[in-house]
Amino acid sequence: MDESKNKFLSQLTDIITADSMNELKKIFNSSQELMSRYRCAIMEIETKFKVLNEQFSLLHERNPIEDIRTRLKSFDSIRDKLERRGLPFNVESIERNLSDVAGIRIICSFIDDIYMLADCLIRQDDIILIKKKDYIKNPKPNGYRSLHLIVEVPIFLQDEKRNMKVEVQLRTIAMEFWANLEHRLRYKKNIPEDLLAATAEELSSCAQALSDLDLKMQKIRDVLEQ
Ligand code: 0O2
Repeated sequence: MDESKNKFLSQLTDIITADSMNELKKIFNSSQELMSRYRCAIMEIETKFKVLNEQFSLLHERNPIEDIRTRLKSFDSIRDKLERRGLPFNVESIERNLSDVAGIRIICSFIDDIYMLADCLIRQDDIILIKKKDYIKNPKPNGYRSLHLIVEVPIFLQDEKRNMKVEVQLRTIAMEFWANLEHRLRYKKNIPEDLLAATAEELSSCAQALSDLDLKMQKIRDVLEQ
C-alpha cells in the first residue's frame, strides 16, 4: 500500500514540477507584476493631486484637498466582479475589463474644488479621460453623491511605458461621511426588512440635508473670500 502511495506521490510531483508548477509560477509572477503597475499608477495620480494642492495653497492660502485615500482592489473582489460579469479571471481579462483595480479618493471641503481639481487633472497632457460619472449633479436613487473619473495614466518602467487605468472618486467630507455609513449598512446582515427600508429612507433624507449643507458652507466661504 505504502509503496503504491509513494509511487503515486512521486508521479504527481513529477507532473507538478514539469508543467503545472511553471504555469503557476508564470500566473503568480504576471499577477504580481500587474498589481505592482497599478500601485505605480496610483502613486502617479496621488502625486498629481498633491502638486495641485501645493500650488493652490500657495496661491490662495487654503488647501482644496482635505484627505487622499488610495486602495488596490483585492484579488477576491476582482474575481467576484469578473465572475458576476461572466468574464475569465486572468491577467489580460483584469486589465481589459476592469477599470477600478486602482482607486484613489480625493476628499475636499467644498463642491467647487471637486470640479476645479477634476478639470486640472483631465487637462494634463499625459492623462486620458476614459469615463466621467457625475453623481453630484445626478445622485444615485439612494442619495449617493461623488464625481467619478476613470483615467489612464502612463507609468514609465525600466524599458517600457504602460498606460494604466485608475478610478478617481472626488467627494466632499459630507459625501464621504454619508457614503461610509451607507457602505456599512449595505454589508450588515440580519436586519429586518422594515428596519432596512426605514433606514434607507432616513439615509436618503440625510444625503439631501448634507447636500444642502455643502452648498451653504460653500456660500459662506465665497463671502469670506470676497
Ligand atoms: P469598492 O470596495 O469601494 O471598490 P462600472 O465599473 O462603471 O461598470 P460600477 O462598478 O457600479 O460600474 O461603477 P460606479 O457606479 O462608478 O461605482 C464604483 C464605486 O463607487 C463603488 O465601488 C463604490 O466605491 C462607489 N459607489 C458607487 N455607488 C455607491 C453607493 O451607492 N454607495 C456607496 N457607499 N458607494 C458607492 P465598489 O466596487 O462597489 O466598491
